[in-house]
Amino acid sequence: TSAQIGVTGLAVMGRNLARNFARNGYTVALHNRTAAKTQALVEEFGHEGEFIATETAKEFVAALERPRRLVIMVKAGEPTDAVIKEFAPLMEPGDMIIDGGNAHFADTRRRERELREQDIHFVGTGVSGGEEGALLGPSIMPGGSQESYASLGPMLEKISAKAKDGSPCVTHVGPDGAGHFVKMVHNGIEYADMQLIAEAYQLLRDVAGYSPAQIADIFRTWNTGRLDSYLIEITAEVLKHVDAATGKPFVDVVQDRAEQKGTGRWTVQIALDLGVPVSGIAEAVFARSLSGHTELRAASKELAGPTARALSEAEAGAFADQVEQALYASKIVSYTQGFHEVAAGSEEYGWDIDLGSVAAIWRGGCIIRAAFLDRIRAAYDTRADLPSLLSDKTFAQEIGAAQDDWRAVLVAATQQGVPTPGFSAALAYYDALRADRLPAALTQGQRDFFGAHTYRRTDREGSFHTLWGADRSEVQA
Ligand code: NBP
Repeated sequence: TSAQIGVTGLAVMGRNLARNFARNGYTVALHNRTAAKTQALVEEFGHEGEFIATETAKEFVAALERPRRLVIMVKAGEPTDAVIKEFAPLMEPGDMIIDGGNAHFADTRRRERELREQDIHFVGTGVSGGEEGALLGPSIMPGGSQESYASLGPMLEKISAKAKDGSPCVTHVGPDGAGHFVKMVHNGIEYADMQLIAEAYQLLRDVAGYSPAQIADIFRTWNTGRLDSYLIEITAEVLKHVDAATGKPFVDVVQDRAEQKGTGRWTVQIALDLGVPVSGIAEAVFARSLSGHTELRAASKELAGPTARALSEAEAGAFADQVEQALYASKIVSYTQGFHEVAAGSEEYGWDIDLGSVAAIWRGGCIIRAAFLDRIRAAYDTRADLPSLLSDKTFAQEIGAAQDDWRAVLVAATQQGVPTPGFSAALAYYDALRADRLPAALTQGQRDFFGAHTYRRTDREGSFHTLWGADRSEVQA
């Protein structure tokens, strides 16, 4: 017998993905650098389906039916190149290497190019949903050739998460690095979502005076409405959790230094290169960095702040409703920014990504799964070339209806000294897009003054320069 698919790299993700394939009726060849892990998988889960355990690269490749489908699930970076180097020489034209790790899309583009010379399809594939998603159904974002998707798609559709309407959370995102690019932006949006939720929590605690358990209840209520999402759901779980050792709320015994693995940072770095303003995502990445500067924070403890004002119970309740509005409005903005980055990447690299499909495959399986994504899909279904989510009528109306409360929350945050970089950046973006005139005109004047960088006029074509150091007359540049 031969295997329809092989998985090499059997740490938590690879092992669960392999089991997912087997549970869906596929014969799965297994391989891992350290062979003991392969054995352990078969011993523990062999009863779940058909596995072919292999030890050497040669055995592994030989176990696969042709064209071969070989999934790499190793630590992203050099290990991925090492594994490709090991397996590619053993493969044949038409075979597929699927990289399910969190690769940088530029690496994926390079690998795809290199393997194409050998007529091997390299399919950089974003996989989201963590350990549990890999086993029970992740959201899957494959790039690579159309031809590879024809062969691989049906299998991925089977093992993927399903949205509420039953459709699989996988689509052929686009060629070469498109899948990993979209996975990167997914993670950037995830950072922004988490930061916004964290700010909402902090406001409910420090301004409204609620306890973590009370805030858990508030989030649970929000989760029955338009904010219905995995992240809101788990936030309520984390907030109601009590530390067994101390009896204190779990959030009060955890060090307040957020860590990161890099995909959020990449989203911002690439956005800078593409010139896409993803200020909400950037603030989320910076907020994590800032939290980690413990020396800096300790040295700043004496800085003056406002005197806290306690809210009455009624005021607190009303404030909580306003925070829900602010959170929802800010969330619309971070998705607007994220989808702008996907559109810009698609344009830059010629990927022709369907934004509605991206929203659709994020509806289930992944960390940012949310009812909200159905609405984003609907917006792009109505108009595929929507310049911005904010130009969709429904979102524009909703954010317009939320803006008074959004502003009120930021006034309270500012007056009470609660940092809200995510909410604030989102509102600034919204107001900047709305603005009739931006002070960028003044910036252009300054640039022309010190660097003769020239400017364009509102009333005439062409570039102009003012002779600032002389008689300040204007010349055509
Ligand atoms: P890790 O990222 O911890 O990688 C461990 C695996 O890589 C093991 O199988 C290990 O083999 C193998 N490996 C390493 Br390390 N260096 C190797 C090399 N030079 N040659 C061959 N194999 C090598 O595993 P993970 O957490 O399961 O994640 C796998 C991939 O999935 C990563 O790219 C990750 O970013 C991505 N991802 C993870 C999650 C998540 O929630 N964890 C979610 C989505 C995507 P060994 O057993 O011999 O040491």
